[in-house]
Amino acid sequence: MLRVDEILRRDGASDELRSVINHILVGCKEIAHKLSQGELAGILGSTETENVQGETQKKLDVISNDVLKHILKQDPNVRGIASEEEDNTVAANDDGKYLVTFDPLDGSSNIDVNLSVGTIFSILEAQGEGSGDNMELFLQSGRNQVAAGYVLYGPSAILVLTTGKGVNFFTLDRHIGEFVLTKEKVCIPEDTKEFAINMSNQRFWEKPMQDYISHCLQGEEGPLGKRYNMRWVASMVAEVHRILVRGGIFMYPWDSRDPGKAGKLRLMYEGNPMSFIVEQACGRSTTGREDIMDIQPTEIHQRVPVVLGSKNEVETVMRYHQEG
Ligand code: AHM
Ligand code: MG
Repeated sequence: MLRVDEILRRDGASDELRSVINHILVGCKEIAHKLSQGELAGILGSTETENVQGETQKKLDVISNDVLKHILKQDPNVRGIASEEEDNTVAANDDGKYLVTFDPLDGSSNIDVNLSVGTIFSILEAQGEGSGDNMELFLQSGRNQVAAGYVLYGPSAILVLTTGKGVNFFTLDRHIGEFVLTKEKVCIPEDTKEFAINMSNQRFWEKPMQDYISHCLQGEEGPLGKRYNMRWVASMVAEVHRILVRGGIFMYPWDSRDPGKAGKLRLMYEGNPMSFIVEQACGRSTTGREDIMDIQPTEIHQRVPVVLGSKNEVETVMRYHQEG
């Protein structure tokens, strides 16, 4: 039985990086426990507040954010944090080497209906000096990530982690309180016949995306020549996990509605970590026109169109954008 820390050591992760990842996982175990309590702990439902993006916060969004923030601030290796649920970046320890960005509870519209949600995180090295509340420190492209992962809180809690040496799955063994290795060197099948997109937004998409989806819907008779299946969990972590397990393509494309013209998802704590994971697992990730991890961020909460998953299918969508 191999634990996360043993795999990190084997893969040559530094003591400092292992410490940061282990602290994140302590937080995720606490979140997993709170989620499993659900209604019993009185933590379902919404708060009276909105986050910086104008979204109503669920009680568990706020609780999960506080759990991770509190734990990460105690790690001397963490310079600062940025979270979907924090307006600004937050300073931790001035001598810390690492910056952590996270979405503490992604897919939180699923909480009250007892469906899958997840925590997404990304770790960057702080370049140069400066307090961790300095947003400029965080504005690095996804190529600079030294680690990324998510924990999917489903029937079991599963950690998916990369430090740039492939992608491994770990399942939370609740008896010993540890994530243990359950699948190594995951590789997404190159081809797929399964897509995931919120079809109700169709009229807001650009023409290349409209064309691609309408061709998927035409099945064997259409130009793509395949009969497609569709899935939409409305939880990106669950969606990406399905793709890692059996292939598929996930899209949250450019969207003409204000204010979210770049779609719904955020670059620094959704697009980048998921792209790092998918690329490390033989997949591909793009906005339709450029690799997500090549984007130079300009602000911490910026949004990004996301197309990721099985390599050949993602490249098909890229061709629609080149031609459209
Ligand atoms: P959140 O971070 O506020 O939970 O929003 C992100 C989630 C993703 O997990 C999911 O892919 C998407 O929102 C679902 O959006 P929709 O409400 O359009 O189905
Ligand atoms: Mg999210």
